[in-house]
Amino acid sequence: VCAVHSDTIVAHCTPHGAGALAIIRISGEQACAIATRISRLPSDARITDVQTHTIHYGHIVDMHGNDVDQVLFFVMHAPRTFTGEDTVEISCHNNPSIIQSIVTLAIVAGARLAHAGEFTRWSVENGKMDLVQAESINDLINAGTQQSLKLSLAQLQGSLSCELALIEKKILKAYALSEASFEFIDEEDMQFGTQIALIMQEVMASIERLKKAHDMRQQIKEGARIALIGSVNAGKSSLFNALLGKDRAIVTAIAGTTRDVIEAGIYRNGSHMTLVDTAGLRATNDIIEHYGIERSYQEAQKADVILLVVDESRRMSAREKVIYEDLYRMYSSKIIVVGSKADLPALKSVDQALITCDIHVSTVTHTRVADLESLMMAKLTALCAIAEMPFLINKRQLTLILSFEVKIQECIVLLKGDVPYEILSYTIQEALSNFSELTGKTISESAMDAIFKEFCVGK
Ligand SMILES: Nc1nc2c(ncn2[C@@H]2O[C@H](COP(=O)(O)OP(=O)(O)OP(=O)(O)O)[C@@H](O)[C@H]2O)c(=O)[nH]1
Ligand SMILES: [Mg+2]
Repeated sequence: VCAVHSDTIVAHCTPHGAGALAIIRISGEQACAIATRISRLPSDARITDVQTHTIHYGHIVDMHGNDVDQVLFFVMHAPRTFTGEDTVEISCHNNPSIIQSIVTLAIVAGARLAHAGEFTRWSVENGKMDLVQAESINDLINAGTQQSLKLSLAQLQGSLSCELALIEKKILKAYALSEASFEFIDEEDMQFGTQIALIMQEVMASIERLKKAHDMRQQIKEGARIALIGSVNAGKSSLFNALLGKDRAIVTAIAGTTRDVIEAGIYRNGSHMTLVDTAGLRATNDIIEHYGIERSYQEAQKADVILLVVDESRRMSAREKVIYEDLYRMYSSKIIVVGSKADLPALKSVDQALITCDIHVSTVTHTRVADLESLMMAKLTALCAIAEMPFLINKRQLTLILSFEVKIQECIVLLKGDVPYEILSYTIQEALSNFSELTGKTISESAMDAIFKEFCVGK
């Protein structure tokens, strides 16, 4: 292995805070030598002499020969390590001053402090993983839901890299065909154009899939947004409180009680969700209420699921009917129509019949609130299933996919006209170079810096 780094880095890798143990990682050419300088093993063994991939009990000692801590050394020689370089991981006791001392001792012994994400960066630079996999490590660390955890792990293991490799292969084939056409320029029946066009269609389909994966990412990572929308006094805040299990929003008989958006997090079936209560929709001259209502509409648009709350104990006005039907038309796929106040006699006016309730709940008798939760989960699962992806796409990746898409579209346009194959080849080449930035094979230094800055020190 040709190690590309001449220095050796050190960092505390585990989180700050309470806990029994911490891990300090030293990686680089001098890792074993540095660990030897700051350690004492039983029967005077030296870390530089022990076999690779073995664990050793011992002590960290300072320059005066005093014990700092009793630790375990995980000794791993290149190339079978995370960074691809010699690595010693020290499992010590989780005390800030012990950690500080060990890191300082390692620095005095010749290491330097790692930058944020530097271990992972080395891993990419040493060809242990590609950039897409490296990014998934950050996602894995920050995953908020079971689902995003699973996807980040799959991605680390290469699910997205595989998909991208397939696309790259196709583009390379298109390029080869385009180049070949120079040589067989007279052979009309080779139909290079048709073959290339077919490949480009396949690539476009893959791009669509990748784009969809980005939409899913937001929802899966940050948890779904569920907004309660409806007329004033419909019982939105009461339902919000009932789903939350506590009295968070103010409930009164006065129409227009809620003036602004109120959010609260709930955690169900391994998923985070954000429940959003909104101001009731009605015509108003009150400027504050007016802005509140505007936000309600914004929330309706932002939400992954809308609970459209209809007060069934009251007759709808013609104006309300228009509002409800408009919302229903616009967002039908993500709406659950909730009939509220089911404990009261229902006034099933003909006007209301255009929208049918999916469920009838009462927050006074607490009837069917649990069933509503199941409906919400089912709706979310259905929405997720539409885009069942083994991977997630982040913003950087999406930006590159979009510029890649532009190039592919250019190719498709070129193929329709009677353009020389040189221009086609050139455009395919451009598409390829766009694409390779995704996996980091030719990525620029500054783009690398930007990616790894998001990491924490120690990763
Ligand atoms: N009987 C009965 N009354 C309810 C129920 N849910 C809410 N209410 C009453 O309906 C009134 C309005 O409830 P809220 O939850 O404040 O309604 P809202 O939709 O948040 O109203 P705004 O914030 O003004 O838009 C209050 O007097 C509640 O006590 C219910 O299930 N049954
Ligand atoms: Mg309210």
